[in-house]
Amino acid sequence: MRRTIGAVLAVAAATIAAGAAVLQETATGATTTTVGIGLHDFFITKSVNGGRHGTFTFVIRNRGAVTHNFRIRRGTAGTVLAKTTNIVPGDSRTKTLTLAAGTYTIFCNLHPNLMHVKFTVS
Ligand SMILES: [Cu+2]
Repeated sequence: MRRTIGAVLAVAAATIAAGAAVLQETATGATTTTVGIGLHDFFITKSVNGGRHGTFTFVIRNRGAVTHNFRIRRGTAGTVLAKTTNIVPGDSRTKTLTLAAGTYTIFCNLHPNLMHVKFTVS
């Protein structure tokens, strides 16, 4: 039995380490979520597929061998809500913004046809 509890704790720790950390929740249901974004040659990875509406902190790292950047827009053609300057390989940026419920697109505008992923806020 002790072994089972240890396994459950290990899973919980792994979940937190994956970057799906919901830090707080307000009376309106808004939350604060940290999202890890990896920029690769030429695709984007995300630590979570989305989250509850509220504040999102995107921790963006260029894990590729060429320069990339980060953009997020509502839908697939909406106004860009946040962007970074170009990020050289190995470098990082952090962007924090408030997102309402909806579907968003995270993309790199240096390689927009290859590097775009959906992000869903509920
Ligand atoms: Cu790129």
